Amino acid sequence: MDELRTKYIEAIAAAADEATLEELRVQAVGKKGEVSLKMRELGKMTPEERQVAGPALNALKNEINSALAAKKVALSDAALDARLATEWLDVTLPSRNHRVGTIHPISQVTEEVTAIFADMGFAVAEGPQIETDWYNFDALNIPGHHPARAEMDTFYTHRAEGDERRPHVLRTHTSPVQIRTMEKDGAPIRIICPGRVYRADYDQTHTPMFHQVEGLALGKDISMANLKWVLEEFFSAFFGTDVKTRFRASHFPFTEPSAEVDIQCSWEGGTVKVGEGDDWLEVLGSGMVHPNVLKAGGIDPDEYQGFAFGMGIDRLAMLKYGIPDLRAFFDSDLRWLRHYGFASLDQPTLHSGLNR
Ligand code: 2NM
Repeated sequence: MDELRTKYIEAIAAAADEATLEELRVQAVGKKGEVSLKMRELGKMTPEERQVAGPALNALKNEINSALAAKKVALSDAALDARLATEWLDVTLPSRNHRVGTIHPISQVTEEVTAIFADMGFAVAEGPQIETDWYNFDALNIPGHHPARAEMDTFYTHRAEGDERRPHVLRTHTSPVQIRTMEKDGAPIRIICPGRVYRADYDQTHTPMFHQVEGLALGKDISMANLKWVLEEFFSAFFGTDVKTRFRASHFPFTEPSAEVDIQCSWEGGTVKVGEGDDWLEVLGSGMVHPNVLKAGGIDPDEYQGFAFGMGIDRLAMLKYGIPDLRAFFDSDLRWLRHYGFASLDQPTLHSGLNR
């Protein structure tokens, strides 16, 4: 019995894993284990012998079972210690460097323009970039023979073979959004419509996709004088300095009367500066909304009138932030984006320096 004890207690102490422990358990105290076989021999003993050997064998069996249980706990503790020693993480380390994206100048300027007009009570309206020719042209009093409709300027979609309906167009201005808003909300209206527009034109100063913001204010007594105040207020807030404007008589199908608006600037050393000097820069078209356009939007021109205007966001961005080449806006060149882009948390508000 002492031999058995020594053999198993030492083997259990030396076991390196749970599988070995299980083998030892079967060998010692399993159904056909050495200790169990010894217990079966108890039957052949005299009562006196059995009285000594019985409790001793039981004690040995208990001792081996306890040693097995204790070793099992020790092994799993050791395994946990080993994992804890290798699988640790220093949560106080600084994080890896990662590249942070920037806000595109067009997004930035759109936000700036929106903040300024919002302060004057204008809401933002949006609409589809693929339009029917009714919303893009007819509703805006642009007749079928008008040059703006020519294949050259407008991107037309294709209808399926045999489908005789007129093709959709990529909107050439955001005015369709204003017609849709007139239909949906009725007068009075005070909105701006920023967004992408498309014209088949590509050279130094034109890209086939560009960005516009148009404005519309309709009411019972809205006049050209209100238009002038709103625009001067806008340009001064946008450029951060008093900006004089010059209205020149012009012609658009959707407004009557119509005016092109120049802003005061200087040309020195090949760069423009807005809000100083005695040169002028054309930046905007505007006028009093034509009665036919109001009618197309379901508004009674005998009851309501108002002004509308449109300007290019891309050009505004170039002017304000000194960006020389329009086409670079849409090249997705990361070096350009990092240079001209804005920090994502640097969003414009009227109290973050976007004022006079
Ligand atoms: C311009 C110039 C003048 C304009 C007109 C309208 C509408 F839909 F209300 F009639 N929206 N925008 C407008 C007027 C746009 O862009 C150079």
